[in-house]
Amino acid sequence: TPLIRLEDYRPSDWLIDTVDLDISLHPTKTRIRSQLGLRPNPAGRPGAPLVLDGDELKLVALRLDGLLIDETAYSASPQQLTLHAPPARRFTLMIDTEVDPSANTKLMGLYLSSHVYCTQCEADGFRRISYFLDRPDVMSVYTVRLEAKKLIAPVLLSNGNLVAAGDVPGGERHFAVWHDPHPKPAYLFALVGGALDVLRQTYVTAEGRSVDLAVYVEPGKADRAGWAMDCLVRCMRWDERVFGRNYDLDVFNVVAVSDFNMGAMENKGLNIFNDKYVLADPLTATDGDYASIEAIIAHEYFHNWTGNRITCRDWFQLCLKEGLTVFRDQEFSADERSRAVKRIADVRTLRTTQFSEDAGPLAHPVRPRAYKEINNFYTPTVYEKGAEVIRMLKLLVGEAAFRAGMDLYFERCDGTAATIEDFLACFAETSGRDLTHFARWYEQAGTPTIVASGRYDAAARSYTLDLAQKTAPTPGQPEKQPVVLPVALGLVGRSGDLPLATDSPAYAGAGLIVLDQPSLSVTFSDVGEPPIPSLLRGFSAPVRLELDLADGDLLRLFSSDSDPFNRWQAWQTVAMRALVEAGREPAQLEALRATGRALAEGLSDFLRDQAPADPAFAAQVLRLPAMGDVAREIGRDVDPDAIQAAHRALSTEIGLRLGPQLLELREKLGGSAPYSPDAASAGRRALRNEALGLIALASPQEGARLCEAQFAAGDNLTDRLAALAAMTLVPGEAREALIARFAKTYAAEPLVLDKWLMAQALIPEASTLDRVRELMQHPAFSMGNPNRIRALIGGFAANLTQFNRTDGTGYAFVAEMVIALDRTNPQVASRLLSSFKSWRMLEPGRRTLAQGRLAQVAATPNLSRDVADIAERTLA
Ligand code: HT7
Ligand code: ZN
Repeated sequence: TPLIRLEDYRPSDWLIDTVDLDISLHPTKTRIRSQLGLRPNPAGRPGAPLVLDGDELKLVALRLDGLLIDETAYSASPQQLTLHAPPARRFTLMIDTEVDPSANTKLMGLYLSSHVYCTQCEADGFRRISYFLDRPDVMSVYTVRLEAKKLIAPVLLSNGNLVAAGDVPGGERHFAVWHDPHPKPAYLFALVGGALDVLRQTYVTAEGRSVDLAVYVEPGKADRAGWAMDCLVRCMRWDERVFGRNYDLDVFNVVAVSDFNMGAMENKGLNIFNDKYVLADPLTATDGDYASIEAIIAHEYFHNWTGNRITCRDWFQLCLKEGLTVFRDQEFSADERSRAVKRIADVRTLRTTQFSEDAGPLAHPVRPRAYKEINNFYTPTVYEKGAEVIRMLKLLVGEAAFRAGMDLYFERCDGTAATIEDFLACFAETSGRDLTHFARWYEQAGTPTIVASGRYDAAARSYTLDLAQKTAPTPGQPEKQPVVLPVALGLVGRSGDLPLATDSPAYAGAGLIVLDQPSLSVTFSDVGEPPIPSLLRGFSAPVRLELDLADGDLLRLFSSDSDPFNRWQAWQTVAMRALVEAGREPAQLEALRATGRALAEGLSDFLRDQAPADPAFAAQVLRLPAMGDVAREIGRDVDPDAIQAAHRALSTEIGLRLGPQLLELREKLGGSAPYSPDAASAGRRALRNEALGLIALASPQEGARLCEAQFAAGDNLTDRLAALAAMTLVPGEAREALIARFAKTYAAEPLVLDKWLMAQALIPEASTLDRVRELMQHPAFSMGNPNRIRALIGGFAANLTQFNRTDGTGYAFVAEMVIALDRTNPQVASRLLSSFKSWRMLEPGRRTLAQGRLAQVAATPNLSRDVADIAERTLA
């Protein structure tokens, strides 16, 4: 497979101004007539052939300016359609293709999802519908006529505004014509045809445009679309207020489908969603689901400006739209909920998904320089680290220059396919800064480590902070350069933050040091007492921090830092240290219990004095660092069983010590009010349920009783699922009974059963693999649906101890699934294969076994490009 390189970019030789599609939907024989208005690109090579992309296509007919073309003038294969010597002027090309949506198991291009016709064109799915210049810098105005059987597809949707609709003579079929006035790349094209119910609402933009909003869902489920609609209205208002962005069409449609490779897709005016991220009611969605729906509805909507109005010049610039749009959706959620808790949750995700990617063989820069398969680069690095880069940019240039830079970007780049350079130039201009060095964040992979230490000089009343940065080598980047690191900080004294006075040029004021060299020192004067440094407040840069603070100092930060993120972080650091020690050296388990007792004392005061006022924050404190994060801190020769044992021992000890207090807290937080998804109510449930988990570990019988009662009384899925999850950690009949009861209660709810599948796949016991194999036979499971696969098989691959079984059967199972799945859905298969990404840090026995299975996958004949690429890179 060829390697596609950023440095090889050149503009298209041809442009397509208009696309007129006439699509006659049929489950096995859909006819597509595409009329392209072409012209030579002044920036391209004169006289170049016209080479259109295809993928598994069948050409039916071809006409140039209405006339059939001589067969020698073109060549066509499923992969390509080439006009050898096209006229050097404007002309139209009419291309007829035929596709079989029912056979499209890759879910890219046009496919059927539970009898609903739908499309997924990003990144390169349009070429599975018709031959095209399928690259994001070719932008066209689309007019789309759809035709289908009325009974099968009473709803016919495409991008833009509806301009005509009616019956086709004969009475059985009907049509709809959609026109999208905004030029767009083919990856934003979409259509939907099916029998769907709809929830509608009218929205009037700040500019006064009336917009018909609609959320389309499976028949009978419109009463679960209300939350998505509510989120949509709120995020539209927010984008007007915070970024000055108004919506720009007369309709905005959201459609939920049940078979979808990712979360959702921002097609212009017609967002298509995995139904998991649309449907919600208290009995079938958790608080986490409500929050994800809010974030993803906002994310896709925000793409209308950051992605659609301004798109990417090429796929190397993917973070231009994704990192920025994640940043925007994170800010929206932070404004709608608790900013501190949102930041903590986002950093947890960043660490478990992105830091682990950066630490392994799949590490790549936020803007990769080369790829074989672009679908493998929709990664936490491009998305989440990409968002962190924007957050740092904002911190460095300041609020005002950031907003002015965004305004300039929207004004200057509107209607274009832009690059990271175009984007950064706007902020360089509004801030007057040279951002050349900052741009290294886009080029250099790996998570930097800041090594920090502080010295107090009582005689001089000064405090000196020494900061250094280093980044370990990543694949293809053996040497690392220093990056620009905004380090937000405070010096915490006995009664709060001390004033910061220094003449160091690295100090930017307002509690911000900019570390842009390998190392530097900053001396603060007039420091009247030895302070505790609180570094990286708000997690001001996506880095690891090595700062050797005594546990006592960390506990003081935990109780009194003015920065809530660092209060949480201080506690996590104390817990992490204990987990790392015991995870490295299982003999330390006793010592860990002693630490657990000490930690419980610190927690006790917190739970009594502070938790009731901010339960959502307290829930984050009670949750220990993720086991994968512990593994990465240990870094080499990792023994997952030891980490699991340490994690469990620490939780159990805390549960034992705090048992009565946790029960009391649960009582105090109450559970009787009718369900409401708001952040405050969700926070109370989160804390009650964290407490439940600890109680269940410490006193299994009491836990079982509480879980059963909570399940029975629950008027919401959050509490019921928390009861199930807590119970899965306690082997025995009560657990199996609750598992059976859950399945019975939700037998008709596939999305809820996904959570049931996953809860079982995550059980850290040797019998889990057999259980998972058995569940594959359960009627709730299907190899054809990505959500089911991610729940059961993806859940198992995320089960630290069982995926990493010492006998290698966990690896064998996942490899077997990857190979099987690759024949039908390579995208889902390659994501599953990425579960192997941390194999090199394992102890030698497991490492060898994992490597063997990866090699087996790599050696399988006829692998997709997706899986072959991940297998190769993971092994390299
Ligand atoms: N921009 C969307 C990416 C996406 C996607 C990519 C590859 C294959 C299938 C896909 N479905 C959606 C989603 C987003 O970031 O908003
Ligand atoms: Zn996105």
